[in-house]
Amino acid sequence: MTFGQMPPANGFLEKKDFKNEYFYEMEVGFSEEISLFQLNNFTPPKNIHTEKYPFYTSSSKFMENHFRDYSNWMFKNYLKNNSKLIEIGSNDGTLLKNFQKTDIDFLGFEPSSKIAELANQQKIKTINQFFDKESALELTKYKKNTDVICAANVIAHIPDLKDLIHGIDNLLSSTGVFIFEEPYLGSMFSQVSYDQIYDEHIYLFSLSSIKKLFNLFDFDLIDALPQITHGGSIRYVIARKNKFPIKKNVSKLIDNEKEKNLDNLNSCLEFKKNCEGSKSKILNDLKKIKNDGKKICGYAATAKSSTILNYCKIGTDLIDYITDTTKEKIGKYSPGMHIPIVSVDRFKDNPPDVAYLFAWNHRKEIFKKEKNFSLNGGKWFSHVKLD
Ligand code: DWN
Repeated sequence: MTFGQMPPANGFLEKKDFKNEYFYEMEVGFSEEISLFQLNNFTPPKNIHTEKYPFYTSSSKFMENHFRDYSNWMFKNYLKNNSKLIEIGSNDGTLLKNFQKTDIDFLGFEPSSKIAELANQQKIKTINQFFDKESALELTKYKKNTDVICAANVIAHIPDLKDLIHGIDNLLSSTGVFIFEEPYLGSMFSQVSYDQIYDEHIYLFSLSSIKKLFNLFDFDLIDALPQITHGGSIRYVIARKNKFPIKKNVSKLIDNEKEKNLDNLNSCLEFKKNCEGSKSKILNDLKKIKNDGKKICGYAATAKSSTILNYCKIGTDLIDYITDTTKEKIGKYSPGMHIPIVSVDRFKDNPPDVAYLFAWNHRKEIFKKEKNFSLNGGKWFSHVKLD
């Protein structure tokens, strides 16, 4: 399935750069062999995670709380005194900072230099590199004696999963575990939240794909825990083969995936139809609102919004501006459709009639923060159900 020409999802740009903007054909495919939903072509991560990469995990209070709970859970279940812990794609250290007051020997890998620097300034030890087999080999102190390697919303960004798994294999102790969270294919299909697909998300995982993939390298999927983050995610726990019993919920969730055809192409074909239906509905609804003389803005210039805007071809004819809290995005324009990104002050000072909530995954936090918008008659809009 193709979504047409797409710019980099986080490629917020200045007016002077419009003429040189980069586009690629965003097409998805499905490997029936390992049940893996993936992009057929992608931008090399080194072109994305540069010093300009504008996403900070700490931009959401809800996610900060989630990462505090995630770290406590790892502490309780898989870490012990003086354990070694590595986080892949540690961003600004939102998760690792929770280990600062413990005796855990922790280390983060973060390729975006400005973000890694921010973490290091807060004394969260962060290596400014991509995690791969080669960089893992340099960590002699951690070789085969790391208790936990963890990640959140990162593994789907790594094109060479074989290389990643070799890197993990070099570092994990015999009873070490690799724990990671990723947006769930099943949630994307059920909510028709195709905005999870963009250049950075090379894969959308399911238990079926993760189990098959790691089995190829002598690892077991030993546990899987559904999460509410990013509109529905799964926390996967991977261990060396036959080292841990496999928790019952793994087979239960896999059976559920089989029932829903998540392990085969049929669900993808259904999803394709749903995406096309969603596109027509969004455009009809927005045009109707506009024809009624109402003002529409976008709320949160997420990476996800880039897929919606470019797939549905929504520009300033429908949406006046997008408000966002990230200083690197404010004053720039959205990738591809060139909608101005402005600070939240504009939204507060001169609220629109309707706000397209692009950060629908943070709706609880945002509805609370913006309760005056709703109290004054403002309406939220989204392609996913907002309840
Ligand atoms: O995987 C990824 C996820 C974890 O984060 C990355 N590839 C990129 C990024 O995706 P996203 O941009 O879709 O993430 P979020 O967390 O849904 O949205 C973050 C954006 O929303 C930031 O630009 C900040 C903005 N935001 C806002 O303006 N007001 C967020 C909140 C919570 C707010 O209240």
